[in-house]
Amino acid sequence: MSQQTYIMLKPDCLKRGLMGEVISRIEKKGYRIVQAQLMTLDTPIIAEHYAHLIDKPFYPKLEQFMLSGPVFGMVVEGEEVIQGMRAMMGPTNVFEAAPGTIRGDYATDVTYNLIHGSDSPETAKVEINRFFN
Ligand code: DAT
Ligand code: MG
Repeated sequence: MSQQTYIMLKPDCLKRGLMGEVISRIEKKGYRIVQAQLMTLDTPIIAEHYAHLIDKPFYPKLEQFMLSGPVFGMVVEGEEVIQGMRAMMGPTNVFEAAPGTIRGDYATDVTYNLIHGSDSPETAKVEINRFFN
């Protein structure tokens, strides 16, 4: 089934010049980028986006990181793209991320893990609305 997902290239991805690399993987897979925007997040939108983590001890570090530079948000479309993008990203814990995944190939720290992707159809809808209105 064709779906849309919200993908966000995080500040470390932009700072390290890896945007092209990651976008190239998305394109080569066969997914379509149907909306895109470079943006700088503020504290409230980060709190909304990471509401499920706000009580975690690592939240302040995560917030600082997400404030540290612009991000590149995209709506990506394709067959089963939500699960497909999660698979291409690799797991949250970069130490478990296999080579060949984006996090497995380019990240060595759980905080600085390059990319966000919606984790379910419900989340995708909410996140696309949040960042593209
Ligand atoms: P994902 O980004 O894989 O969907 P998530 O939604 O659980 O993972 O967490 C959002 C971000 O928060 C994640 O990309 C990095 C950070 N994070 C999650 N768990 C963490 C942990 N145990 N220590 C440090 N940062 C963490
Ligand atoms: Mg998540």
